[in-house]
Amino acid sequence: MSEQVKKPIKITETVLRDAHQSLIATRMPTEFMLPIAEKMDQVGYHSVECWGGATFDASLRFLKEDPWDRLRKLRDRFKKTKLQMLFRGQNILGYRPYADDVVDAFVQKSIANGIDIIRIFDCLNDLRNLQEAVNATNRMKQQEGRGHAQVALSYTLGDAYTLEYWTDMAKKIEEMGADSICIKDMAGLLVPYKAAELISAMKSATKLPIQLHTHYTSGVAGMTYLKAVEAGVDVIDTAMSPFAMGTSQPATEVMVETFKGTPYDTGFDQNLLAEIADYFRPYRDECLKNGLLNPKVMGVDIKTLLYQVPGGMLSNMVSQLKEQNAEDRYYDVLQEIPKVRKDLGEPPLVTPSSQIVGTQAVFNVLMGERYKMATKETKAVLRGEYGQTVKPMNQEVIDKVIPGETRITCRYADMLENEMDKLEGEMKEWKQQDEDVLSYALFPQVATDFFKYRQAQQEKVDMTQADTKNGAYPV
Ligand SMILES: [Mn+2]
Repeated sequence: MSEQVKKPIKITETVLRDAHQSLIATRMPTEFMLPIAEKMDQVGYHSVECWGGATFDASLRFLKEDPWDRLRKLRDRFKKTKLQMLFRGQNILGYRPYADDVVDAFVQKSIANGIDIIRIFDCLNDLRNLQEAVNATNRMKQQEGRGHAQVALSYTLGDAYTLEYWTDMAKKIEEMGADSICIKDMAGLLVPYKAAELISAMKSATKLPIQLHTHYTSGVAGMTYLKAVEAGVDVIDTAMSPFAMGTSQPATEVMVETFKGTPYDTGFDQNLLAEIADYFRPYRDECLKNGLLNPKVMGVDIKTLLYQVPGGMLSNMVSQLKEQNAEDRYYDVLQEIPKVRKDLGEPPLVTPSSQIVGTQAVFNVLMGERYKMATKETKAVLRGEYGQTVKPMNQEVIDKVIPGETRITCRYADMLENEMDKLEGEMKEWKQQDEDVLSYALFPQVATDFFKYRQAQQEKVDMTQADTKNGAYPV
Protein backbone atom coordinates (compact mmCIF):
# COMPACT_ATOMS: atom_id res chain seq x y z
CA MET A 1 0.00 0.00 0.00
CA SER A 2 1.55 3.29 -0.97
CA GLU A 3 1.74 5.91 1.71
CA GLN A 4 -0.13 9.11 1.02
CA VAL A 5 1.96 12.25 0.70
CA LYS A 6 1.94 14.21 3.95
CA LYS A 7 0.37 17.65 3.81
CA PRO A 8 -0.10 18.97 7.35
CA ILE A 9 -3.02 21.40 7.47
CA LYS A 10 -1.91 24.82 8.67
CA ILE A 11 -3.86 26.65 11.35
CA THR A 12 -4.50 30.33 11.97
CA GLU A 13 -5.58 30.87 15.59
CA THR A 14 -8.27 33.56 15.95
CA VAL A 15 -8.79 33.70 19.73
CA LEU A 16 -7.03 37.06 19.98
CA ARG A 17 -9.13 38.71 17.21
CA ASP A 18 -12.15 37.26 15.44
CA ALA A 19 -13.20 34.87 18.23
CA HIS A 20 -13.63 37.60 20.82
CA GLN A 21 -14.91 40.04 18.19
CA SER A 22 -17.64 37.54 17.29
CA LEU A 23 -18.55 36.45 20.83
CA ILE A 24 -17.81 39.28 23.29
CA ALA A 25 -17.90 42.43 21.14
CA THR A 26 -14.07 42.63 20.88
CA ARG A 27 -13.62 43.38 24.57
CA MET A 28 -10.62 41.16 25.43
CA PRO A 29 -7.99 43.48 26.92
CA THR A 30 -4.28 43.34 26.13
CA GLU A 31 -3.39 42.66 29.77
CA PHE A 32 -5.35 39.41 29.55
CA MET A 33 -3.65 38.32 26.31
CA LEU A 34 -0.03 38.83 27.31
CA PRO A 35 0.45 36.12 29.97
CA ILE A 36 -0.55 33.33 27.54
CA ALA A 37 1.23 34.64 24.44
CA GLU A 38 4.52 32.84 25.04
CA LYS A 39 2.76 29.51 25.44
CA MET A 40 0.73 30.12 22.28
CA ASP A 41 4.00 30.85 20.49
CA GLN A 42 5.07 27.23 21.11
CA VAL A 43 2.05 25.60 19.38
CA GLY A 44 3.29 25.81 15.80
CA TYR A 45 0.44 27.86 14.39
CA HIS A 46 0.77 29.11 10.83
CA SER A 47 -0.26 32.49 12.28
CA VAL A 48 -2.10 34.13 15.13
CA GLU A 49 -4.73 36.65 14.09
CA CYS A 50 -4.56 39.35 16.74
CA TRP A 51 -5.17 42.76 15.19
CA GLY A 52 -7.36 44.68 12.76
CA GLY A 53 -11.08 44.20 12.20
CA ALA A 54 -12.88 45.79 15.13
CA THR A 55 -9.98 45.42 17.61
CA PHE A 56 -8.58 48.83 16.72
CA ASP A 57 -11.85 50.70 17.24
CA ALA A 58 -12.76 48.74 20.39
CA SER A 59 -9.32 49.34 21.96
CA LEU A 60 -9.56 53.11 21.60
CA ARG A 61 -13.29 53.44 22.27
CA PHE A 62 -14.08 50.96 25.04
CA LEU A 63 -10.84 49.61 26.50
CA LYS A 64 -8.96 52.95 26.50
CA GLU A 65 -5.91 51.20 25.12
CA ASP A 66 -3.48 52.20 22.39
CA PRO A 67 -3.93 49.50 19.71
CA TRP A 68 -0.36 50.08 18.47
CA ASP A 69 0.91 49.36 21.95
CA ARG A 70 -1.03 46.06 21.97
CA LEU A 71 0.58 45.07 18.70
CA ARG A 72 4.12 45.85 19.92
CA LYS A 73 3.58 43.93 23.18
CA LEU A 74 2.26 40.87 21.33
CA ARG A 75 5.15 41.07 18.85
CA ASP A 76 7.64 40.98 21.74
CA ARG A 77 6.12 37.76 23.04
CA PHE A 78 5.41 35.94 19.76
CA LYS A 79 9.02 35.24 18.83
CA LYS A 80 8.42 32.68 16.08
CA THR A 81 4.71 32.79 15.17
CA LYS A 82 3.50 35.07 12.40
CA LEU A 83 1.03 37.74 13.45
CA GLN A 84 -1.94 38.41 11.22
CA MET A 85 -4.44 41.25 10.84
CA LEU A 86 -7.69 41.95 8.98
CA PHE A 87 -7.78 45.05 6.75
CA ARG A 88 -10.81 46.52 4.90
CA GLY A 89 -9.04 47.50 1.70
CA GLN A 90 -9.35 51.19 0.92
CA ASN A 91 -11.43 51.65 4.11
CA ILE A 92 -8.43 50.40 6.18
CA LEU A 93 -10.05 49.70 9.59
CA GLY A 94 -12.50 52.58 9.34
CA TYR A 95 -15.79 53.17 7.61
CA ARG A 96 -14.94 55.52 4.75
CA PRO A 97 -12.64 55.27 1.74
CA TYR A 98 -9.19 56.80 2.37
CA ALA A 99 -6.67 58.34 0.01
CA ASP A 100 -3.79 56.09 -1.01
CA ASP A 101 -1.22 57.87 1.17
CA VAL A 102 -3.18 56.89 4.31
CA VAL A 103 -3.45 53.27 3.11
CA ASP A 104 0.32 53.20 2.44
CA ALA A 105 1.19 54.70 5.81
CA PHE A 106 -1.12 52.31 7.66
CA VAL A 107 0.32 49.23 5.97
CA GLN A 108 3.86 50.47 6.59
CA LYS A 109 3.26 51.09 10.30
CA SER A 110 1.36 47.82 10.77
CA ILE A 111 4.29 45.81 9.45
CA ALA A 112 6.89 47.98 11.21
CA ASN A 113 5.12 47.38 14.54
CA GLY A 114 4.93 43.63 14.09
CA ILE A 115 2.30 42.39 11.60
CA ASP A 116 3.44 39.69 9.15
CA ILE A 117 0.28 38.78 7.22
CA ILE A 118 -2.29 41.35 6.13
CA ARG A 119 -5.65 39.90 5.07
CA ILE A 120 -7.26 42.48 2.82
CA PHE A 121 -10.92 42.39 1.75
CA ASP A 122 -13.53 44.59 0.11
CA CYS A 123 -17.25 44.40 0.75
CA LEU A 124 -18.02 44.37 -3.01
CA ASN A 125 -15.05 42.13 -3.96
CA ASP A 126 -13.92 45.03 -6.17
CA LEU A 127 -10.23 44.20 -6.53
CA ARG A 128 -9.40 47.83 -7.38
CA ASN A 129 -10.11 48.62 -3.72
CA LEU A 130 -7.45 46.10 -2.65
CA GLN A 131 -4.62 46.90 -5.06
CA GLU A 132 -3.06 49.79 -3.11
CA ALA A 133 -2.88 47.81 0.15
CA VAL A 134 -1.34 44.87 -1.75
CA ASN A 135 1.24 47.17 -3.38
CA ALA A 136 2.11 48.79 -0.05
CA THR A 137 2.60 45.36 1.56
CA ASN A 138 4.81 44.24 -1.31
CA ARG A 139 6.93 47.38 -0.97
CA MET A 140 7.46 46.62 2.74
CA LYS A 141 8.30 43.02 1.88
CA GLN A 142 11.05 44.26 -0.41
CA GLN A 143 12.38 46.83 2.07
CA GLU A 144 12.05 44.91 5.34
CA GLY A 145 11.91 41.29 4.19
CA ARG A 146 8.63 40.97 6.11
CA GLY A 147 5.01 41.28 4.99
CA HIS A 148 2.56 38.96 3.23
CA ALA A 149 -0.42 40.26 1.25
CA GLN A 150 -3.41 37.95 1.47
CA VAL A 151 -6.44 38.94 -0.60
CA ALA A 152 -9.73 37.78 0.89
CA LEU A 153 -12.85 37.23 -1.20
CA SER A 154 -16.06 37.84 0.69
CA TYR A 155 -18.02 34.63 0.16
CA THR A 156 -21.67 34.93 -0.76
CA LEU A 157 -24.44 33.17 -2.65
CA GLY A 158 -26.41 34.40 -5.66
CA ASP A 159 -26.83 34.08 -9.41
CA ALA A 160 -23.59 35.88 -10.14
CA TYR A 161 -21.43 33.83 -7.80
CA THR A 162 -20.71 30.77 -9.91
CA LEU A 163 -17.62 28.57 -9.71
CA GLU A 164 -16.42 30.48 -12.76
CA TYR A 165 -16.72 33.77 -10.85
CA TRP A 166 -14.56 32.46 -7.99
CA THR A 167 -11.91 30.86 -10.21
CA ASP A 168 -11.74 33.96 -12.36
CA MET A 169 -11.21 36.06 -9.22
CA ALA A 170 -8.47 33.68 -8.04
CA LYS A 171 -6.56 34.22 -11.29
CA LYS A 172 -6.92 37.99 -11.03
CA ILE A 173 -5.68 37.94 -7.42
CA GLU A 174 -2.59 36.02 -8.49
CA GLU A 175 -1.98 38.59 -11.24
CA MET A 176 -2.30 41.52 -8.83
CA GLY A 177 0.70 40.33 -6.82
CA ALA A 178 -0.91 38.79 -3.74
CA ASP A 179 0.88 36.07 -1.75
CA SER A 180 -2.21 34.03 -0.90
CA ILE A 181 -6.00 33.94 -1.18
CA CYS A 182 -8.57 33.65 1.56
CA ILE A 183 -12.20 32.69 1.18
CA LYS A 184 -13.86 34.73 3.85
CA ASP A 185 -17.22 33.24 4.75
CA MET A 186 -18.37 35.69 7.39
CA ALA A 187 -21.91 34.30 7.68
CA GLY A 188 -21.18 30.57 7.63
CA LEU A 189 -22.93 30.04 4.28
CA LEU A 190 -20.40 27.64 2.77
CA VAL A 191 -21.71 24.10 3.25
CA PRO A 192 -19.38 21.04 3.22
CA TYR A 193 -19.88 19.62 -0.29
CA LYS A 194 -19.94 23.08 -1.88
CA ALA A 195 -16.67 23.80 -0.09
CA ALA A 196 -15.07 20.73 -1.68
CA GLU A 197 -16.24 21.89 -5.12
CA LEU A 198 -15.11 25.45 -4.57
CA ILE A 199 -11.65 24.58 -3.21
CA SER A 200 -10.95 22.02 -5.97
CA ALA A 201 -11.93 24.53 -8.63
CA MET A 202 -9.84 27.29 -7.12
CA LYS A 203 -6.81 25.06 -6.58
CA SER A 204 -6.82 24.23 -10.28
CA ALA A 205 -7.06 27.93 -11.19
CA THR A 206 -4.18 29.26 -9.08
CA LYS A 207 -0.88 28.23 -7.53
CA LEU A 208 -1.37 30.57 -4.58
CA PRO A 209 -2.01 29.00 -1.16
CA ILE A 210 -5.69 29.08 -0.23
CA GLN A 211 -6.98 29.73 3.27
CA LEU A 212 -10.57 29.21 4.41
CA HIS A 213 -12.21 31.39 7.02
CA THR A 214 -15.70 30.58 8.21
CA HIS A 215 -17.96 30.95 11.23
CA TYR A 216 -19.82 28.26 13.16
CA THR A 217 -23.08 30.28 13.09
CA SER A 218 -25.03 27.85 10.93
CA GLY A 219 -23.49 24.74 12.54
CA VAL A 220 -21.72 23.30 9.47
CA ALA A 221 -18.27 24.88 9.82
CA GLY A 222 -16.37 21.86 11.18
CA MET A 223 -17.65 19.66 8.37
CA THR A 224 -16.96 22.39 5.84
CA TYR A 225 -13.31 22.46 6.98
CA LEU A 226 -13.07 18.67 6.73
CA LYS A 227 -14.26 18.66 3.10
CA ALA A 228 -12.16 21.71 2.24
CA VAL A 229 -9.01 20.10 3.67
CA GLU A 230 -9.66 16.92 1.68
CA ALA A 231 -10.07 19.09 -1.40
CA GLY A 232 -6.66 20.67 -0.84
CA VAL A 233 -7.16 23.87 1.12
CA ASP A 234 -3.87 24.95 2.74
CA VAL A 235 -4.88 26.84 5.89
CA ILE A 236 -7.99 26.97 8.09
CA ASP A 237 -8.98 29.48 10.81
CA THR A 238 -9.91 28.07 14.22
CA ALA A 239 -10.35 29.38 17.76
CA MET A 240 -9.34 27.87 21.12
CA SER A 241 -12.37 25.98 22.46
CA PRO A 242 -13.46 28.44 25.23
CA PHE A 243 -14.02 31.05 22.51
CA ALA A 244 -15.02 28.74 19.66
CA MET A 245 -18.27 27.82 17.91
CA GLY A 246 -21.49 29.82 17.95
CA THR A 247 -20.78 32.96 15.94
CA SER A 248 -17.01 32.25 16.25
CA GLN A 249 -14.82 29.65 14.47
CA PRO A 250 -14.64 25.84 14.96
CA ALA A 251 -12.48 24.81 17.94
CA THR A 252 -8.74 24.47 17.36
CA GLU A 253 -8.41 21.34 19.49
CA VAL A 254 -11.28 19.61 17.65
CA MET A 255 -9.82 20.26 14.20
CA VAL A 256 -6.36 19.17 15.39
CA GLU A 257 -7.81 15.89 16.70
CA THR A 258 -9.84 15.39 13.51
CA PHE A 259 -6.72 15.26 11.36
CA LYS A 260 -4.52 13.30 13.79
CA GLY A 261 -2.90 10.28 12.15
CA THR A 262 -3.93 11.38 8.66
CA PRO A 263 -1.75 13.00 5.99
CA TYR A 264 -3.17 16.33 7.24
CA ASP A 265 -1.91 15.84 10.84
CA THR A 266 -0.93 19.23 12.31
CA GLY A 267 1.52 17.66 14.76
CA PHE A 268 0.27 20.02 17.50
CA ASP A 269 0.59 18.92 21.14
CA GLN A 270 -2.90 18.47 22.62
CA ASN A 271 -1.52 18.84 26.14
CA LEU A 272 -0.13 22.25 25.30
CA LEU A 273 -3.46 23.23 23.69
CA ALA A 274 -5.25 22.02 26.85
CA GLU A 275 -3.05 24.28 29.00
CA ILE A 276 -3.90 27.24 26.76
CA ALA A 277 -7.62 26.40 26.90
CA ASP A 278 -7.37 26.25 30.71
CA TYR A 279 -6.13 29.83 30.65
CA PHE A 280 -9.06 31.12 28.55
CA ARG A 281 -11.84 29.11 30.23
CA PRO A 282 -12.22 31.13 33.47
CA TYR A 283 -12.37 34.31 31.38
CA ARG A 284 -15.18 32.80 29.33
CA ASP A 285 -17.06 31.99 32.58
CA GLU A 286 -16.52 35.55 33.73
CA CYS A 287 -17.92 36.88 30.43
CA LEU A 288 -20.96 34.63 30.77
CA LYS A 289 -21.51 35.92 34.31
CA ASN A 290 -21.14 39.61 33.48
CA GLY A 291 -23.30 39.28 30.36
CA LEU A 292 -20.58 40.11 27.85
CA LEU A 293 -21.03 36.62 26.42
CA ASN A 294 -24.69 35.98 25.61
CA PRO A 295 -25.54 32.25 25.50
CA LYS A 296 -27.76 33.06 22.49
CA VAL A 297 -24.73 33.50 20.21
CA MET A 298 -23.38 30.10 21.27
CA GLY A 299 -26.06 28.02 19.57
CA VAL A 300 -26.78 27.19 15.95
CA ASP A 301 -28.71 29.86 14.07
CA ILE A 302 -30.12 28.06 11.07
CA LYS A 303 -31.85 31.24 9.88
CA THR A 304 -28.45 32.25 8.59
CA LEU A 305 -28.75 29.56 5.91
CA LEU A 306 -32.43 30.22 5.33
CA TYR A 307 -32.13 33.97 4.74
CA GLN A 308 -28.40 34.13 3.88
CA VAL A 309 -28.09 37.08 6.19
CA PRO A 310 -25.15 37.32 8.63
CA GLY A 311 -26.12 37.00 12.29
CA GLY A 312 -24.91 40.49 13.20
CA MET A 313 -27.08 41.97 10.48
CA LEU A 314 -30.20 40.25 11.83
CA SER A 315 -29.62 41.59 15.35
CA ASN A 316 -29.06 45.13 13.99
CA MET A 317 -32.31 44.86 12.08
CA VAL A 318 -34.25 43.68 15.11
CA SER A 319 -33.00 46.62 17.19
CA GLN A 320 -33.87 49.10 14.39
CA LEU A 321 -37.40 47.67 14.25
CA LYS A 322 -37.72 47.78 18.05
CA GLU A 323 -36.81 51.47 18.08
CA GLN A 324 -39.65 52.11 15.63
CA ASN A 325 -42.11 49.88 17.51
CA ALA A 326 -42.36 47.80 14.37
CA GLU A 327 -41.14 44.38 15.43
CA ASP A 328 -44.14 42.85 13.66
CA ARG A 329 -42.56 43.84 10.32
CA TYR A 330 -39.59 41.47 10.89
CA TYR A 331 -40.56 39.00 8.15
CA ASP A 332 -41.44 41.81 5.71
CA VAL A 333 -37.92 43.19 6.15
CA LEU A 334 -36.39 39.73 5.77
CA GLN A 335 -38.15 39.46 2.41
CA GLU A 336 -37.08 42.96 1.43
CA ILE A 337 -33.35 42.36 2.09
CA PRO A 338 -32.68 40.16 -0.97
CA LYS A 339 -34.62 42.64 -3.15
CA VAL A 340 -32.51 45.59 -1.99
CA ARG A 341 -29.40 43.50 -2.42
CA LYS A 342 -30.42 42.80 -6.06
CA ASP A 343 -31.17 46.52 -6.67
CA LEU A 344 -27.65 47.37 -5.47
CA GLY A 345 -25.95 44.86 -7.78
CA GLU A 346 -26.12 41.78 -5.55
CA PRO A 347 -23.07 42.48 -3.35
CA PRO A 348 -21.80 40.17 -0.58
CA LEU A 349 -23.27 41.12 2.78
CA VAL A 350 -20.32 42.10 4.97
CA THR A 351 -19.31 45.32 6.75
CA PRO A 352 -20.28 47.86 5.50
CA SER A 353 -22.55 46.54 2.68
CA SER A 354 -24.53 44.43 5.18
CA GLN A 355 -25.48 47.50 7.23
CA ILE A 356 -26.29 49.53 4.11
CA VAL A 357 -28.60 46.88 2.63
CA GLY A 358 -30.19 46.07 6.01
CA THR A 359 -30.96 49.68 6.91
CA GLN A 360 -32.37 50.46 3.47
CA ALA A 361 -34.60 47.38 3.66
CA VAL A 362 -35.97 48.62 7.00
CA PHE A 363 -36.67 52.06 5.46
CA ASN A 364 -38.37 50.54 2.42
CA VAL A 365 -40.73 48.51 4.58
CA LEU A 366 -41.50 51.14 7.21
CA MET A 367 -42.07 54.03 4.75
CA GLY A 368 -44.66 51.99 2.87
CA GLU A 369 -42.98 52.86 -0.42
CA ARG A 370 -39.67 51.48 -1.67
CA TYR A 371 -36.85 54.09 -1.80
CA LYS A 372 -39.19 56.91 -0.71
CA MET A 373 -36.23 57.64 1.56
CA ALA A 374 -32.69 56.51 0.88
CA THR A 375 -29.75 56.64 3.27
CA LYS A 376 -26.58 58.59 2.49
CA GLU A 377 -24.78 55.26 2.12
CA THR A 378 -27.34 53.80 -0.30
CA LYS A 379 -26.85 56.89 -2.47
CA ALA A 380 -23.07 56.48 -2.33
CA VAL A 381 -23.35 52.83 -3.38
CA LEU A 382 -25.63 53.79 -6.29
CA ARG A 383 -23.16 56.51 -7.35
CA GLY A 384 -20.42 53.87 -7.48
CA GLU A 385 -18.35 55.31 -4.63
CA TYR A 386 -17.95 51.93 -2.93
CA GLY A 387 -16.84 50.35 -6.19
CA GLN A 388 -18.18 48.14 -8.90
CA THR A 389 -20.72 45.42 -8.13
CA VAL A 390 -20.74 42.04 -9.84
CA LYS A 391 -24.17 42.66 -11.35
CA PRO A 392 -25.55 45.95 -12.71
CA MET A 393 -27.61 48.02 -10.31
CA ASN A 394 -31.34 48.60 -10.88
CA GLN A 395 -31.71 51.59 -13.24
CA GLU A 396 -35.19 52.45 -11.93
CA VAL A 397 -33.80 52.70 -8.41
CA ILE A 398 -30.88 54.83 -9.61
CA ASP A 399 -33.31 57.21 -11.39
CA LYS A 400 -35.48 57.48 -8.32
CA VAL A 401 -32.78 57.90 -5.66
CA ILE A 402 -30.08 59.93 -7.41
CA PRO A 403 -31.86 61.46 -10.43
CA GLY A 404 -29.51 63.15 -12.89
CA GLU A 405 -26.40 62.61 -10.74
CA THR A 406 -23.09 61.54 -12.26
CA ARG A 407 -22.06 58.00 -11.47
CA ILE A 408 -18.47 56.94 -11.00
CA THR A 409 -16.89 54.11 -12.91
CA CYS A 410 -13.27 54.78 -11.93
CA ARG A 411 -11.65 53.67 -8.67
CA TYR A 412 -13.08 56.13 -6.13
CA ALA A 413 -9.74 56.65 -4.35
CA ASP A 414 -8.31 58.04 -7.61
CA MET A 415 -10.49 61.09 -7.00
CA LEU A 416 -9.15 61.65 -3.47
CA GLU A 417 -6.30 64.06 -2.67
CA ASN A 418 -3.52 62.86 -0.36
CA GLU A 419 -4.62 63.56 3.19
CA MET A 420 -1.86 62.62 5.68
CA ASP A 421 -0.52 66.20 6.06
CA LYS A 422 -3.98 67.61 6.64
CA LEU A 423 -4.78 64.92 9.22
CA GLU A 424 -1.52 65.52 11.06
CA GLY A 425 -2.23 69.26 11.11
CA GLU A 426 -5.60 68.64 12.73
CA MET A 427 -4.27 66.48 15.58
CA LYS A 428 -0.67 67.56 16.14
CA GLU A 429 -1.25 68.83 19.70
CA TRP A 430 -1.94 65.22 20.73
CA LYS A 431 0.79 63.48 18.76
CA GLN A 432 3.19 61.39 20.84
CA GLN A 433 4.14 58.90 18.07
CA ASP A 434 3.68 58.82 14.27
CA GLU A 435 1.07 56.07 14.70
CA ASP A 436 -1.25 58.51 16.51
CA VAL A 437 -1.94 60.28 13.20
CA LEU A 438 -3.28 57.00 11.81
CA SER A 439 -5.47 56.35 14.85
CA TYR A 440 -6.87 59.84 14.36
CA ALA A 441 -7.35 59.26 10.61
CA LEU A 442 -9.56 56.25 11.27
CA PHE A 443 -11.59 57.50 14.23
CA PRO A 444 -11.15 61.27 14.64
CA GLN A 445 -13.51 61.71 17.59
CA VAL A 446 -12.79 58.43 19.38
CA ALA A 447 -9.02 58.85 18.98
CA THR A 448 -9.11 62.44 20.26
CA ASP A 449 -11.06 61.31 23.33
CA PHE A 450 -8.45 58.59 23.84
CA PHE A 451 -5.56 61.08 23.48
CA LYS A 452 -7.16 63.28 26.13
CA TYR A 453 -7.62 60.29 28.42
CA ARG A 454 -4.01 59.22 27.83
CA GLN A 455 -2.74 62.69 28.69
CA ALA A 456 -4.83 62.83 31.84
CA GLN A 457 -3.47 59.44 32.90
CA GLN A 458 0.10 60.55 32.26
CA GLU A 459 -0.42 63.74 34.26
CA LYS A 460 -2.05 61.81 37.08
CA VAL A 461 0.98 59.53 37.26
CA ASP A 462 3.28 62.56 37.42
CA MET A 463 1.10 64.06 40.12
CA THR A 464 1.29 60.97 42.34
CA GLN A 465 5.06 60.92 41.97
CA ALA A 466 5.31 64.58 42.82
CA ASP A 467 2.92 64.01 45.66
CA THR A 468 4.97 61.30 47.39
CA LYS A 469 8.21 63.19 46.89
CA ASN A 470 7.15 66.63 48.06
CA GLY A 471 4.08 65.98 50.07
CA ALA A 472 2.41 68.74 48.09
CA TYR A 473 -0.19 68.83 45.34
CA PRO A 474 1.14 70.52 42.25
CA VAL A 475 -1.49 72.39 40.26
MN1 LIG B 1 -14.67 36.45 10.51
